[in-house]
Amino acid sequence: MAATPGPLPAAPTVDAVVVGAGLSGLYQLHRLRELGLTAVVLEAGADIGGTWYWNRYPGARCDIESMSYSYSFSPELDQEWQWSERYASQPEILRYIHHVADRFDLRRDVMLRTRVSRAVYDGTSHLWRVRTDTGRTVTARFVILATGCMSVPKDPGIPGADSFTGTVHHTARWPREDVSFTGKRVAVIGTGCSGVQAIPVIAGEAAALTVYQRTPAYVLPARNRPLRASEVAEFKARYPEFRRAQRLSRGGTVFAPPTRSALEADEAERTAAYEAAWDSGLLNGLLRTYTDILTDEAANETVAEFVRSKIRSIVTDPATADLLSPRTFPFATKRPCLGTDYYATYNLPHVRLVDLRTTPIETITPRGIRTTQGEQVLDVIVFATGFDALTGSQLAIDIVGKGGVTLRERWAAGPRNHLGLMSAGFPNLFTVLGPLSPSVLTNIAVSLEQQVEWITRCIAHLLDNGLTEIDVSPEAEADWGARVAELAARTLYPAADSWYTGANVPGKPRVFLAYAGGLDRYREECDTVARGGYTGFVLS
Ligand code: N01
Repeated sequence: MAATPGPLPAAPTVDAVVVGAGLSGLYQLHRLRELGLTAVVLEAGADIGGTWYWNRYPGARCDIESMSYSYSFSPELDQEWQWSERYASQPEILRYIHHVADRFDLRRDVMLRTRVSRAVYDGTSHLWRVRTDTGRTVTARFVILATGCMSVPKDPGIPGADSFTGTVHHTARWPREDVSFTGKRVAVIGTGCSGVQAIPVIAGEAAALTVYQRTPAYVLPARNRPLRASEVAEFKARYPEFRRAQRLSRGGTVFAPPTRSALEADEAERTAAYEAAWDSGLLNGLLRTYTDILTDEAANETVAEFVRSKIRSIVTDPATADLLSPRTFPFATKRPCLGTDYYATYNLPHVRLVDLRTTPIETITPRGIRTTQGEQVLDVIVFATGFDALTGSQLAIDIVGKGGVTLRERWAAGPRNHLGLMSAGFPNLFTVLGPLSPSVLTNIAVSLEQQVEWITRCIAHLLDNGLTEIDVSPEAEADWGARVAELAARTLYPAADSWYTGANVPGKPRVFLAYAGGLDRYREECDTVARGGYTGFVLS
């Protein structure tokens, strides 16, 4: 239980506080302004951009096509912005976010270098008091956490890390100034999507690269390339129609859904389908070949083995190919990675793979990394060790709701909320792309718009009806948690130790953290709740 806050000012500083100036927070600000509300965005970083501000490691790039991974709310914006590549690089996405901020005049309400440390609800005035690490307090009727799905880097917990006398970087806290690897002996620890993107680029510069792998990923070729002016023009001509289809889609990308089980097809047919998907360069290409890749172990294994065969065909050393082949979890139950030259990088003479399952790290030393096989002397260590995903960024804030109950207490056994949007006992506090919503299983550019728009309509409803507070009924919250768990249980997702389940963070409750029913269905559920007068919520 937290201490009761002191007296509040008669009027709130602003109508709404938005936490985070990434894609979600900036769009939320835009929508709140349209309602005529005053809002401030509090952002920990030295600039706007969120994920695309922090994750500026070499090779950082989106794994959803650029024409699709962008805001859809402004047809004019769609027409004027020019993406240069099929998959946008981090610098280009950051430029896009800056362009949007300027175009919609968003910056003047963003407070940079301001991390929210605490938010306390006052049940008498129905206001939130939000404190920052700069010592500022802002009061507001509404708080929207747009803190990102993956914004709290995970502490790798490797002993001796502080003793290393060389340079250390985490992919998610990459410095803004240039980092040169030329002539350096470099280690990358971690082979998730961040490591997979960084490794080939670092290998292109470093004198020697050692990759420390605990679990190999399924890495699919991105087939990134510059976009041709003609294809962009053609795409733009049908942008409105595409955006409509995207909004109605299952995952925020548009495709023809499969109709058959992988097990109904014979091997030759399956291989042809998988080859076409591999060549497509799409993150979900393989997943979309058949209906049951994510629900049937035997169907899934046909894809997993196809990817392993590709690894064997690319990596010349059979022992290395074997180590790079994922076997401990079904395909796509951890997010697959889109890579460029990832497997071929291991054919380079100065690149070495260390399997941490057989030769674990004992300690980081002042000179390098010591495994059970000896010490590797290094100049630079790159941690690509991931995030405390989905719940980490909210639990990093000391959030105190009704009756002094904290969010950390409420979520001790895992996140609890209704529609992934609000938790019982924390009135007028909304979350964008939070746990138990489809977020990370979709094109988040589409998901965030859906949630921001729902939240905005909800706030408008409160204001239009002279209401001051929206809270969640504990029953609705329990039902939602059960529903999300039940949808996950129909899939193979829970079979993997992944950040989807919280398994990557020691001590984190094991809960499947995303709504696996599809964005289309989720949108319908949210809209039904709103149409029904916000069923499951308590309005007063
Ligand atoms: O993090 P991860 P990430 N010692 O958790 C290893 C999105 N993303 O930053 O699997 C040794 O996936 C860990 O090993 P293991 C995307 O959604 C998108 O790469 O726990 N190793 C794993 O190999 C993605 O899924 C894009 O056994 C340790 C790696 O570090 C998500 O972000 C690009 C370790 C962490 O992989 C997270 O990706 C990048 C330790 N102590 C990221 N601790 C695109 O859009 C962890 N590991 C393309």
